[in-house]
Amino acid sequence: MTGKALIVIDVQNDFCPGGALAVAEGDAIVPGINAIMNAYDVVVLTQDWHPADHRSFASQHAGRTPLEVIDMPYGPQVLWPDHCVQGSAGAVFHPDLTVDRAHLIIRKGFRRDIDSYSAFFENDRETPTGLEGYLRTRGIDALDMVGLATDFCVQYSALDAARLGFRVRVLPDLCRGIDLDGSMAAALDAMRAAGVAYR
Ligand code: VGL
Ligand code: ZN
Repeated sequence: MTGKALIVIDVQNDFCPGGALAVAEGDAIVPGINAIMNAYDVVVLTQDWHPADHRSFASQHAGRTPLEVIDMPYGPQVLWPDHCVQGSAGAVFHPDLTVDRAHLIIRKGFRRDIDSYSAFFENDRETPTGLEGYLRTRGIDALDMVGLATDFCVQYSALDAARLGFRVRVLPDLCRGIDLDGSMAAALDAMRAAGVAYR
């Protein structure tokens, strides 16, 4: 069996204009995502879902401000403004996103001491979220990825999926990026090098 899944990354209020970690035009992708959902065998939504004291928040590190980078046991970590706190309005999906079509909503970043950009693994690149097993047991071998942010959660998800052997395509028109210190260009290079289609 060969099926195709749409993976919708973190289309949540906090990543849209007015949110705590707003991505420019983050909300502009919502109608286009809704419009293509019916073309897939499986639709998965991811939801960034942090405890209020998550260690990726600058507020949890004395003297640090958002967008500084610190060393964590699993590697460098960008410190973010508090965002997508479990149960908060900012963690809710954008109100116009069609959530009823989703078969699975996978939450990530819920462990205090480790961030999770990717839908497949936490930022140690080895603790699984379970999504790989779900997709394989649903007969999925090809993934289209859309959502926020291109250069963080979309990129990490795409790279992990390619490494796991899925056929991966990122749809640029249905993603928006943060672009921190050249992270957008670096993400596109890394995805191309990993065999991720970007079109
Ligand atoms: C994301 C930064 C922190 C994302 C999530 O969805 O790209 N970025 N948490
Ligand atoms: Zn986050």
